[in-house]
Amino acid sequence: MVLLIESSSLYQLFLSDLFMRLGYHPVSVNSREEALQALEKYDFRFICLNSSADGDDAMDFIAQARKLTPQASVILLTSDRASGIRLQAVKAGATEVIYKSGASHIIRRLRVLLGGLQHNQVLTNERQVLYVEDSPTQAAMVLRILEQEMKLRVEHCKQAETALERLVDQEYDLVITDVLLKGGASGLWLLRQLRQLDNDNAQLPVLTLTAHDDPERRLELLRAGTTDYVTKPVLKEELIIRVNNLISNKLLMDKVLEQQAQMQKLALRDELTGCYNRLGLEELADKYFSQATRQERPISLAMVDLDHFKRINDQYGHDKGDMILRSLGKLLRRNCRKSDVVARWGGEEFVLLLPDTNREQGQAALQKIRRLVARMHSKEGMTVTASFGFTSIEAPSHPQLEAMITCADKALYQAKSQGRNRVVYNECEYQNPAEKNDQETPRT
Ligand code: GH3
Ligand code: MG
Ligand code: MG
Ligand code: MG
Repeated sequence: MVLLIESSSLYQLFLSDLFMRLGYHPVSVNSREEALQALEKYDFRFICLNSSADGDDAMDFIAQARKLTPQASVILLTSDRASGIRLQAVKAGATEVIYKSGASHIIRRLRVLLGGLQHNQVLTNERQVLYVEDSPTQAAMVLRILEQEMKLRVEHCKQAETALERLVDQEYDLVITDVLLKGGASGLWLLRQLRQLDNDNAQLPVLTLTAHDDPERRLELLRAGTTDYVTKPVLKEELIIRVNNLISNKLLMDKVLEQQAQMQKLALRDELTGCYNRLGLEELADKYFSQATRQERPISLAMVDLDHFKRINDQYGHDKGDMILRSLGKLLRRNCRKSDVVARWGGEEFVLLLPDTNREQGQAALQKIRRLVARMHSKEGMTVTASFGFTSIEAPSHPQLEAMITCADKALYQAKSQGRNRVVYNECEYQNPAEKNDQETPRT
């Protein structure tokens, strides 16, 4: 709900229409007295007021409104460009000051502001807090603020041990814990245990509630990894602001981590085909080779190259060529096992790394894929074929990516010279570095 305090009926209409379009339910009042009455009765997310010439009154009102609804955002619309206004308003507790320099400016500013806050608001409803407190009276007060005023979902535990159990397998966005807990472990213990968990909860923001305001205790809490603390008795406004800050930082952090993961994924993938790129292949190869070594399993590697692709590009155009590369990438991924690595080596060349696959199995799998490639665009009257060069190692003793690629490449060359559209195998002349040394050093 948005509270609109506006004496001009034209502006009132304009603003309420705007808020409605942004998905809010506006309540309009004509005077500040009415506004204060409304604030006593209802919970508002936004308070939007217009300051005309009575600058000072507006500041008083903002301060009063803030006291009544600390969780709401206060937006001041003003036509007064004096620089002092913004500062005064912010000091009084305004969230944002918008100059009335035209309808489109106001719309833009409100959209940005509400867009951002609305996002937070929506998410606040889904935010899950774990609250640890042994005292029933203290808990009742804090729960009322968190659940009713801040609309958070709260799980309340009376003991640190129970809280830790929950943190092992449940997701939260914030932990609030009392430091002194009767009968069992303390909040400080919980904090230390939490930071050592091997799940994402280890990085959770933690707000500690402490009865001691001495610097030693505060340092102890900070060293143990508390993100923030509130000293008792808990002030409602302070708790709201700190909890809000911690949760919005957590959301921001989640977003950053998600973007990082996304970027990492992109860096290992080829943009055109969505297959792994060289870097992706190298990253995964390490893991696959050490698995094959440890489990003494075979591994195969194939080099795939489209036949006469230059001609296809010349005949149908580069865009069609790109399209064929994309469909080849898809075909390879679809027809390989989940554990196989399909990478674009460059141009029209792909590498398939096939763990747990020996020569016979590799031959069969690649022949099947070769036939599918030849059928890929036959309906459109295009002849697209590929040549395959491949090699296998029974049980690699160490990573052999480079050696296998060289070897598969030789096989590919043979496939091309033998007429293309075929699979050729080439024995991998790989050697264990130790064996190699043995041979190179003549025995005396
Ligand atoms: P071969 O059967 O001997 O492999 O003949 P080829 O024409 O496929 O071989 P060549 O290596 O001479 O040419 C490869 C061609 O692949 C040249 C280039 O135009 C095309 N190519 C490489 N990368 C891309 C790409 O990203 N998109 C498109 N459309 N074509 C590409
Ligand atoms: Mg206590
Ligand atoms: Mg080529
Ligand atoms: Mg080619």
